[in-house]
Amino acid sequence: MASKKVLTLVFVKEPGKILLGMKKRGFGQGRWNGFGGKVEKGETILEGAKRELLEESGVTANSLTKVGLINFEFEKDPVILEVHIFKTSDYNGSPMETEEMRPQWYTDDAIPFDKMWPDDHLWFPYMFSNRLFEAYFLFQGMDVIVSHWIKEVESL
Ligand code: 6U4
Ligand code: NA
Ligand code: NA
Repeated sequence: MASKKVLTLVFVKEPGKILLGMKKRGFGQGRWNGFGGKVEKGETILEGAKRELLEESGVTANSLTKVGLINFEFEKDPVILEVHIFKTSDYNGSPMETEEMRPQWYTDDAIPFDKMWPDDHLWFPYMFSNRLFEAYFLFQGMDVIVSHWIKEVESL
């Protein structure tokens, strides 16, 4: 039976630049990404997103804006990852290194896609142009996308 894990992914955005974190351990280790993780029992997706952002970057989001929703499947793995993606420009605090992440600002024209999950370059353009999207990616291992689709949506 397929089961779902609900996860969050948050990007801190300033005009012309975006905050990424180098994942130091666990799933996605060695890749630049937004901040996020599993939604816990008893919290909403939004609460989980804010908690993980704070835990991993030291930044407190006052509000989050929806960006997209991606379902990830991995061959030979029954678990589907349902990742809720947000961005924020409405936050307090300065990014700091944590046990899990080393934050760094990147300009919008110099995103290190070759050191990120291979799906990111396919949907970042939607985020940067404020187009809400839903997507699906089937992975073979951590590096190969076997199939995928992305579609713009009216709401999430
Ligand atoms: P623990 O071990 O409980 O601290 P937790 O922090 O809850 O883990 P974690 O770090 O495993 O969760 O979360 C994985 C993060 O990686 C989430 O923010 C979603 C993100 N992610 C997973 N697959 C991705 C992919 N293909 N592309 C992408 N982000 C992905 O851009
Ligand atoms: Na995490
Ligand atoms: Na967690």
